[in-house]
Amino acid sequence: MALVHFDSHTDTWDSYFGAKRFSAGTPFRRAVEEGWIDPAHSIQIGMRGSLFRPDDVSQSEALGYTVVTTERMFELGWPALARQIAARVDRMPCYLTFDLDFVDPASAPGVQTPEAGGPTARDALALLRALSGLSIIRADVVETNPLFDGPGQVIALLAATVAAEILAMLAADRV
Ligand SMILES: [Mn+2]
Repeated sequence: MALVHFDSHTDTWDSYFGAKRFSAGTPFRRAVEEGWIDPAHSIQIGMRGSLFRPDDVSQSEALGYTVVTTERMFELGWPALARQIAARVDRMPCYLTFDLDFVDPASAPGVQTPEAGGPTARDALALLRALSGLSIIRADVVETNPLFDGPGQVIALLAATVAAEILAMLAADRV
């Protein structure tokens, strides 16, 4: 599968704060090692801010992923970025994963590891709607933590809206 990964973190560490090889910080290294993901057709979008180590981005690139930082994402704009994503996937079956900390904490307060300076909820939904030509076969929406949410269940609303957009993309691909 190709991986299209929206997140402010690469989640490609070998281990995460110690010995754990299987944790929230390691799945996209393990998935390459185990042959689930073809990194040559995969792209990670939104990395930024308080990265944990100097090689947080380069370790993903060393695995073969394309990494689009938040800074680069805003330079490109949504139509160009959507074209880059489609070109990278190149019609392969695609796993789309959306970590809600991709979005700025002002729009997505209820996450475990917020990173300032991300896209608004509106930006993120516009980017999803700009995507086309992806054959999504699996998808998930992760990093919803109501314990850290602001008033009004903001993160639940955003998570449900992102999930609905992805379901609409799945449905549109089948028409
Ligand atoms: Mn994350």
